[in-house]
Amino acid sequence: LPARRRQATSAPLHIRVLGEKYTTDDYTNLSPSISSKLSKRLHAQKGHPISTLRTLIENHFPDFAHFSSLSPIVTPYQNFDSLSFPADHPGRAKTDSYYINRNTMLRTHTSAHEVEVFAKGTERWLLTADVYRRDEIDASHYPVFHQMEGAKIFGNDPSSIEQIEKETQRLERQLAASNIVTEDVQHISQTNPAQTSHNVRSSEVTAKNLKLCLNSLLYELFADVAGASEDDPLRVRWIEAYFPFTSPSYEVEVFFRGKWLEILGCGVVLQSTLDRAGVANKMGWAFGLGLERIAMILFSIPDIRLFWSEDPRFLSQFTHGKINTFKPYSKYPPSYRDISFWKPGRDMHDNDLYDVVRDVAGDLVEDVTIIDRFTHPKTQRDSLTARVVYRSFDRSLVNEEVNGLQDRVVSHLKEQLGVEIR
Ligand code: FA5
Ligand code: MG
Repeated sequence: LPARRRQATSAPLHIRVLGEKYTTDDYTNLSPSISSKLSKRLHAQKGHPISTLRTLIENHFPDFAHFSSLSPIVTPYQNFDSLSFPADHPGRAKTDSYYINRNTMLRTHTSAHEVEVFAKGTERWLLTADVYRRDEIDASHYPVFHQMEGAKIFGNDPSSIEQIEKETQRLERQLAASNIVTEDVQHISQTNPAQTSHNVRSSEVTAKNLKLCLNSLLYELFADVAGASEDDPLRVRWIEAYFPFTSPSYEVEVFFRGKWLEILGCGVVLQSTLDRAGVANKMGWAFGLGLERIAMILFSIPDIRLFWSEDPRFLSQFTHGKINTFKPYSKYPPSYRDISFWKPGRDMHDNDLYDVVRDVAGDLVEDVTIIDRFTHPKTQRDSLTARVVYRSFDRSLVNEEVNGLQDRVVSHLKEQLGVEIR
């Protein structure tokens, strides 16, 4: 059964995405509400907080090339294989990613473009893009978000490595004067090893350069909002991580309003990526950061849906290149609706439910929480109860409208997924 059961009568054999025609197959799960986001390009809308944040980061790396117009439509080879993802990696599943067909998908991360950008011969670059993942629905998750990828590669010969060491020392001196406290982690460890093709010292030099480049970026972005002062410095924490395409790998968190927030993933680029790009004599680092996560903090934006608002009460609050505090306009009351059903079979995924709700309600849905699940002891059928919160940013929703939305959710669940309402 396909992730979203295509109706024999209405399933189109072709779909049009960004003006191109594609053949559909059993992998096709791109929904209309996602398709409608493909041309928005918030990172290119001057004045939009996502675009301002991109500009601030680009300005922090003055000698890096910029890319921001690569197509979101990629092959699974670009998104996964070119980065050495194993064949059975869960990210490849159609429950987690949006596919146009088996051979064509929406990128799930900006790393999908690493090989093609390195292959241009670009040694220092930043790439900003919209990325797509099938995910839950709440104030901090949205199936489309924006990432910025940054990378720096250099010769792996002794004199190039020495150059990088000098650059690192300069950064270290600059940062020593800042009110930043970093919880570091070993550059390399048994569980976070250097690659076999790298000598350990070069790998350490690369990791240290990465850490200082990112600490200095985070200091520039966060020092003001986090109120970094001598008795209350900006706190940044480095932790060991795993990505199929870097080793060693790290995640970076920033302490903000009493919580550690994951900001980015990074590491020393896997040599096979650089080999594929035709730059086997180089080594270096890459990072990928989530722009919404950072923008929500810097601009005090409380809900990730707001980035997609075309309401002047949202957009008019921002000026390109400036960080300011968003003033929420009045919140309208929420409407709650519960829905209980028997699942059609074990292979219906929660993400199938979320996509149906998004397709019907668009940005009028604020949250979907699964409040109960059980398996019938005799029939072994799975039951699920979900609570849907409807709320508009722009107006009060009347009962009839919410009922209409809920009715359509119910009929889509029945028709497209084959659930049985309880
Ligand atoms: C990646 O996407 C890797 N490509 C990052 C990377 C690049 C690692 C280069 C190494 C080298 P991850 O899935 O953790 O990793 O996402 C990276 C960042 O994107 C996260 O730290 C977070 O800031 C942001 N992010 C991830 N998922 C979401 C989401 N659903 N909504 C908003 N932001 C998200
Ligand atoms: Mg992660």
